[in-house]
Amino acid sequence: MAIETTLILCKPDAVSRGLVGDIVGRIERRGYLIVAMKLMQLDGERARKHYGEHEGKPFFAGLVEFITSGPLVALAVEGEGAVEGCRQMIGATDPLKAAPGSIRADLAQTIGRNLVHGSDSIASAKRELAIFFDPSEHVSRKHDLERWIKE
Ligand code: IDP
Ligand code: MG
Repeated sequence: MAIETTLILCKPDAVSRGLVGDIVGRIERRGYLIVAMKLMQLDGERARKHYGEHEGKPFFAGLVEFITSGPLVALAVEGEGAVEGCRQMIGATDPLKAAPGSIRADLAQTIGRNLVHGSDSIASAKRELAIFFDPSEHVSRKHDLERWIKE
């Protein structure tokens, strides 16, 4: 493993339901480091780019409509194996299949309102982070990394 950076989105349902603090708190308590974070509303173009891999699927239009429907909170999250670790914390796409204790199992009911996005690979993380953040918006947490992460 290595120190990785992943993109996490608290989707509009999470913001609307007031669950951002809970979700961000779980990420922080796991020890992952937030290196960028912002509240923003996506336009259609950026949403279609972010979810490009799903273009053509029956749920694509609804997904773009939903992700652009209100503000979301985007985070760049850093830590040892952070891509896989965050996916574990988020849980399976369908909340009914998500592991107990995961965000989706604890807080969500349906696949179309599953609260959180997390990049699914290092390559996706790189691509997706560039859609949401300028490199200059990433803040160094090197000092915290050295203090809190040890093999
Ligand atoms: P992921 O978010 O767990 O990575 P993906 O398969 O990448 O899941 O799908 C992206 C998002 O699209 C999901 O989080 C979910 O909100 C939505 N989605 C995926 N499959 C369906 C579906 O079958 N019906 C409705 N929405 C879906
Ligand atoms: Mg995905």
